Amino acid sequence: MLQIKNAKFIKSIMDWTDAPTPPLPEIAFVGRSNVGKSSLINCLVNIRNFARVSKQPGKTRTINYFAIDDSFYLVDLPGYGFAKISRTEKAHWQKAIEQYLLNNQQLKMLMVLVDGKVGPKDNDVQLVEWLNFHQIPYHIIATKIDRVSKNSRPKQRKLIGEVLGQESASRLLMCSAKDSTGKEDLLNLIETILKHD
Ligand SMILES: Nc1nc2c(ncn2[C@@H]2O[C@H](COP(=O)(O)OP(=O)(O)OP(=O)(O)O)[C@@H](O)[C@H]2O)c(=O)[nH]1
Ligand SMILES: [Mg+2]
Repeated sequence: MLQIKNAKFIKSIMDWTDAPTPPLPEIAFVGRSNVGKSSLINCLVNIRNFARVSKQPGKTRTINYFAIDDSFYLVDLPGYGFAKISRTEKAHWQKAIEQYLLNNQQLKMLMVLVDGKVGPKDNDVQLVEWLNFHQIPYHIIATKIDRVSKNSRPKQRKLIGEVLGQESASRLLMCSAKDSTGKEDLLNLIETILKHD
């Protein structure tokens, strides 16, 4: 399993062309505001409040780079679907994320996080369709799975897979930043992605 020894915050940017140097492979996390992107990054690196977490949605408003053992970057993207921001700001973020996803050659995999209990919303479905259209490699992660009883998880997994049009729901990871469910699987997945790069 991938062992993370050193994690450090590098920088926050708004424009993908300001990506840090040296260029390293990037694994990015995207999803609705409050879905648990920052929490999952904290769980992976084992540092509480490493990537900022908040009860208020819309905490992460920039593209945040974290260097892991000087060999790759974890990238925390701003959440979408947050109602309480101005239209202009929303359009601005959307553009920034789109440009990042379309142009960044260093992006090796996008982790698309959906709430494991709530299930995918319209904007999650739209994102996945957009990623399919642009052939951007992604992996679905159901978050906060501690809030779904163990008995209901297989059914929930199948449902999330179906709504997002995934042929194989078995590839979908179920994670909890709270009790670290799925952490090893996610670390293994990242290791595999980096190896095949
Ligand atoms: N029960 C449970 N709560 C979680 C989990 N992960 C995150 N949360 C809670 O969900 C809220 C949002 O978590 P964040 O990690 O800030 O979510 P985010 O996706 O980074 O949100 P934005 O930065 O606003 O886009 C916080 O109150 C977390 O404590 C989890 O695995 N289980
Ligand atoms: Mg965040």
